[in-house]
Amino acid sequence: MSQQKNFTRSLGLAALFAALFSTGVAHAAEVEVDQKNKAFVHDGNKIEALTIKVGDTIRFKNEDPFFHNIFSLSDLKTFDLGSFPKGQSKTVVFDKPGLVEVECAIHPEMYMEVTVQ
Ligand SMILES: [Cu+2]
Repeated sequence: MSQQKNFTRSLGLAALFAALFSTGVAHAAEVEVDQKNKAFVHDGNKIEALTIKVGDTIRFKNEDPFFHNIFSLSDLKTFDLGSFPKGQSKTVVFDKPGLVEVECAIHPEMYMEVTVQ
C-alpha cells in the first residue's frame, strides 16, 4: 500500500472516531434531582427511583433551607458529595450500567435508587 493510501485511510479512521465520540457526548444527558422537604424530587415530583442512561449526569440540587449530604456506598458508583446548602448543586456522572442506591448522610429517611441502563 502506498504512503498516500495509508494517509487517506488514517484520515478516514480519525473522522470515524470523531463522529462516534461526538455522537456519544451528544446523547449524554444531565438530569436534575432536587432535595426538597427531605426528599428527592424530579420534575416537581417526589421520586424513590430514577432510570438514566450510561454516561448521563445527575445534578443534585439542594432546595431546602438546610444542608444535605448526598452519598452512595454502591459498588457500581461510590461517591460522597459532602454537605452543601440551599441553592448549591453537585454533579455525578454514572458511567457504568447497574443499580446505585443514593442516600443522605444527614437525613436517613432520604433514599433513591438510580438504574443506569
Ligand atoms: Cu438530607
